[in-house]
Order: sequence, then structure tokens, then C-alpha cells
Amino acid sequence: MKPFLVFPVSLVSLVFLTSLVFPVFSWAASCESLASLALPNTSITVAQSVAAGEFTPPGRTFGGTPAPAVGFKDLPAFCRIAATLKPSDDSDIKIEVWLPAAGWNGKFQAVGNGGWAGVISYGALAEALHDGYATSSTDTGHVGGSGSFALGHPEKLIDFGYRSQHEMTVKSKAIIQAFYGSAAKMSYWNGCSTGGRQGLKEAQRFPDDYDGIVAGAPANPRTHLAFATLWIAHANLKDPASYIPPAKYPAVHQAVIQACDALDGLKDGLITDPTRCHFDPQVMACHGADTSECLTAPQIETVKKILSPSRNPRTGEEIYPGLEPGAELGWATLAGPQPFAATTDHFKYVVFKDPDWDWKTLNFDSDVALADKIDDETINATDANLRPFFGRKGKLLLYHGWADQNVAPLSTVNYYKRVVDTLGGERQTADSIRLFMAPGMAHCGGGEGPNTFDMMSAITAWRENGQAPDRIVASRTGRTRPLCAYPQVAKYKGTGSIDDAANFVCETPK
Ligand SMILES: [Ca+2]
Repeated sequence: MKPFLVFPVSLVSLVFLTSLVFPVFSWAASCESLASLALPNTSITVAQSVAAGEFTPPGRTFGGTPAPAVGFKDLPAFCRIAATLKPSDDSDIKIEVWLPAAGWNGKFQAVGNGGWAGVISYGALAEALHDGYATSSTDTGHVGGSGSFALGHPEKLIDFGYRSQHEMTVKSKAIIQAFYGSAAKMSYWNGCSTGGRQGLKEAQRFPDDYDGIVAGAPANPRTHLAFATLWIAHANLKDPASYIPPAKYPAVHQAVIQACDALDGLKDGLITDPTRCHFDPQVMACHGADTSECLTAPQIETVKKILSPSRNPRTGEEIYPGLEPGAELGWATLAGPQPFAATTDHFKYVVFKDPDWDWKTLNFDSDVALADKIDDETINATDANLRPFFGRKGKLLLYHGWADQNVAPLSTVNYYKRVVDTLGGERQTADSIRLFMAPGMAHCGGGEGPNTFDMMSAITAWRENGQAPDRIVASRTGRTRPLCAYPQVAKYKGTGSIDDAANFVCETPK
């Protein structure tokens, strides 16, 4: 028995001596011991070692975010921490923090949400963990994907607007420190849609939280986006004759592509810059029978409204940009038989505080100021002064699909331009903020354009190696194409396959 006893003792001695000789060595905690970690306003509810491939997500998995490229069965072993945070008496913020058991890349990647959230983004956690990150997600402080939680719960609305993400960030960093015995050397935010808006909120309100922020298709400013979606519902649904049946979308899309594909010099089914496409739906006017290939006069007016900014009817002031030509196949999201539910929820539960509120009564003049006043930058993320974030070398990487059927792409272009203008111009900001518009890409993915790309590699190379991204290669079904730093666009060199990104240059349009 003696050797059996001696071996572990000597091993302990060796580790002890090592820690004296190399003072950088520090003790890490076991996963299970983190159950007793004391953090302010925090109850740790799960501290569990999960073996490789053994995680099964509870209930709803993706929370409006795209399905993950990585399956849960492909996950490595990790330490799973779940916690409930209560920064206010009415708060009930759930978070999960996933920590690679081996092969941690030394970095933290927080992942964002979709829609009204109300669920942990398990799919996005899986992708980040698979890439070697310690990662975390929050349900944003309530359960379920509607806005009904906000009624009578102003503190929960603040949690959804910005507090849950910040609290998650602070607590995640502490948990990472406790588990590994050292802090994450870099912290990144990665989100799209609501997650994009959350990323902007972090950059604006909590500039110390992250070193780099990837913000895709930010659903922002949320109040104005809400008006824009009901602008489409009013155009499409108030008079039944105005409604465009989804069976007509393919013909409208074909007409748009026909009119605008070649404007960029390349007939490839994609519109590189839809703002140069001035599609006139009159070309589709029905002559004779109403078929799925043509539009009636009231439907032509609806198309014009979908493609136009929402405006204050009294002053003409723009409320929010319209959808761009090219998104027609996705029109059912906002122009379906019912108004977009996430939007009506905002008016029912946040602005008018009346679950029976009738969307047809929305006033596009006085209600805009009312909604903005009630929000008071709780959900809206409009501050263009990112000097504090940029001042500590923070990088903001924005992207948006030109064929987004949900959040108007120009909203992100407008925010980018405001930041650039606010901080003194492109030369002053080029190493801090970049925007990549994706032709033909729908909301956070999908669509006919190249829609698969690696923004995390781009932002880490930028923040850690000083390589600001000029082009990011995107792919879809056998085609690769560079996405170019705005305002540059991808231009075909004139020879070679149009499906190979190598045959394109990024250049500033004339
Ligand atoms: Ca084209």
C-alpha cells in the first residue's frame, strides 16, 4: 500500500513547489465548487461538469437567433453555470456561463438574443464554446417570447433594455476568473437583431465591458422600428384590397431583380447596392385578370409604401427607412395577414399599457414622440458618441443584409454614418468602427446572397493583431464573395468565375 500513498503526496508537493517557482500559476476552482461562489445579487443554481456531447438544451433553443452551425452532440466537455441575478427587487435575470473544461482560448464571448428574448440562446452558446471561448447568454430577465412581461414591470423592462446584458457581463467575468484562476484576456460581444441592438447598448452605455463588439442587423432604434413595421401593416391590411398575397412575392421579386440586377455591372441575381435601385411597381400592373404575376392598383400602392420610409404625415419627417428592393421573398414577416407580433407587443405593453390596444389606431405623428419619451433610451440605442468605447481600443463591427425583411438595412447605415460624423470623419474612425453590408442576405442570415461568414475571426484579428477588416469573405452554396467595408462594394474584376471571391475587388462606388 505504501507506494499508493506516496505518489499523490509527492504530486501535491510538486504542484505546490511549482506554484512557488512560477508565481503566475494560480489555483483554479472545480466546476462544482462554483456553486458556493458569492457574487452580489446572484444565486448560482447550477454548477455542473458536462461531458463531451452530453448537453441537451431545455425547451426553446434559439430564441429567434439563427439555428447553430454546431450541434450540441459536437460540444466538448465544459463546466455549466446557471445563475439568477436580481439587480432590482423585481428582477429575475437568468444567465448561463459555459466554460471549456480543456483548451480554453483565454477569451470570453457573450452572445446576444433575438426578438423579445425570454430564453437563453443555447445555439449561440454552443457555437462559441465549440470555438474555445468561455461564453454566456441571458434570457434578458423574463420567460417567453412576447412583450407581455413588461406590463406593470418597469424594472423588468430595464433588464430587457440593457441591464441584463451588463449584469451578465460583470458576473460572467467573475465566474471565469474563479474557474480558471485568471481573467479572460479579451472579451467580445456577438449578437444579431436584438443581439445587435444589445451590442450597441454595451458600446454606448458600458464602454468598459467589451474589447470588441459584433453587432448584426441591430433592431434599433426599437421605437422607430416598431412604427416602421406597423406602417407596413397599415398599408397592407387596413383595406383588404391593398393586401398582397404571398403567392405574388416571387413575381415581384423577379421584377425587382430584372430591373436592378445589372445596375452593379454584373448579372448575378444580386443587387449590390439596392439604394440605387428605383423599382417602379407600376410595371407589374394587372391588365385584365388579377393573377399571381401582376399587381392591382391598391397593391401597387402597398409595394411603394413597403419600399419607402415611414413618415410623419404632418411634417413629412422620416420615422424609419423602408425595406430595400430585393427582400420581397421575405415580405410575409412584416406584410403577412397579421401585424408583426413583436411590434404590436411594444405598443400594447410598453407604450399604451393596454393588452387590447388596436394597432389600427396608431398615430404616426404624436405617438412617435410619446413612444420615444416613454422609452427614454431604455431599449433604444441611439447615442453616436462612442468615444469612451473607442478610447480604450474597443472595436465595433457592424453588419446587415441588404435583403433584410425585418429591420430596414439603412437604419444601420444611418447609425454608422452618425458615429463617423460625430467623431470627426472616416479617417478618425476607420480603426474603431466598420460596417459590412451583405447583398441579398436576409435578416441575420438566409436570403439568396452569400450569408455565411466569420465575424468573430475578423474582430479578433482586428482587436488583437491590429488587422482592420477591409473585406470579409461570405459564402453560400458554392459561391464566395467578399463583403466590403462600407462604403466600398465588391466589384467583379471582369475575368474568372463570378462565384469565386478572388475575382472581386472592394472599391468605392463612383
Ligand atoms: Ca448584380
